Amino acid sequence: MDLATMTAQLERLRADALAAVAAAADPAGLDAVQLEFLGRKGALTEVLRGIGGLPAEDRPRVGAVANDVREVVEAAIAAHGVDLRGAAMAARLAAEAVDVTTPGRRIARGTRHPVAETIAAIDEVFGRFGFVVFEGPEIEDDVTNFQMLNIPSDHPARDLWDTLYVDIPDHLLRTHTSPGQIRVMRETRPPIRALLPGRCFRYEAVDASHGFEFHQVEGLMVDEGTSLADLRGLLDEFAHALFGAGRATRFRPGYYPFTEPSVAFDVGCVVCDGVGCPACGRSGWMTILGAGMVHPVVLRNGGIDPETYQGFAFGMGVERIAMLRHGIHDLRLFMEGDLRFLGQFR
Ligand code: 2NL
Repeated sequence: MDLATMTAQLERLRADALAAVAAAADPAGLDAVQLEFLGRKGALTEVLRGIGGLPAEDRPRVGAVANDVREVVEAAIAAHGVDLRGAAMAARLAAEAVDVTTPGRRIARGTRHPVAETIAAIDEVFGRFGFVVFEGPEIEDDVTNFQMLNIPSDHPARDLWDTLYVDIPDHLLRTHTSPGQIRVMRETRPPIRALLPGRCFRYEAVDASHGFEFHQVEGLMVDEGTSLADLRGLLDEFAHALFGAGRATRFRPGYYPFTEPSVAFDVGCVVCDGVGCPACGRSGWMTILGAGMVHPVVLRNGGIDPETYQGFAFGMGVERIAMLRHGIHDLRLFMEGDLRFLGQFR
């Protein structure tokens, strides 16, 4: 072995290695080239084995050429590796490309239940007059639901057939939101302007106009000198807000054990506008709520002195108001959860 031969071998190795690097199609192929030419058992090591057969003065020169070959090949591997990884990334980006300008899938938004929407509309009107929303429990005791409200034990509402009792002695599902008003009277001081929306329960056979659960909104105002005229003015504002500014209104005498006097509050028929039609029984009027001056006994039960304070109260069935506003004819629709019905109240 002589210097010229070894140098020629190294030159060929460099050319072969550079050709192999250029031909490598992927990073794994490049690793194989690295091993084949520069690895511990690779071609370069093989050639350098012969270095021992050279005269001592030639050895550094062969070493210098060998180092040069190694550096050039390593640089070529590194550069081609960058190219291959760039190409692989470009291919992946092309394959996984997403069009970020494509419109997203629409999220199906729910709608407010017509009962909730009607409660919100009622809250809004009375809120303008300073009424604050309170909520009482759905499970009540007999005393608060009936006795405090001046409802005698032989009153028809207390009949087993009207009231749903629960497994706790003297407890029941509230038949109206009025017991919540009793709680407000006992827990706060006049002046009181309270609004009580909520779910109520009765033991009823279900049909188009009766349900075993329904919603009520009651209002209560207690102050010095509160009168039936204040009630009338307030209810007019309410009727005009919900059923139109020009709507006629009237009070008729009514009866509730917890108010005296008691009234029914009517609006001009929302279907025929007072002319008379099947919807209003040809009377031209529709009753939308009941009301009255709080009975002195009920005020006293609420811890309020009727000599100093007077109050009015009113109560309405939310489903009934919603039916009149939207022309709904069957109460059962409110409880069925049929999206074809519910989706109409956007
Ligand atoms: C109706 C009639 C009404 C009341 C509710 C009430 C509450 C207290 C004292 C006095 Cl604590 N009254 N509430 C008064 C009159 C009528 O509701 O037909 N509701 C659906």
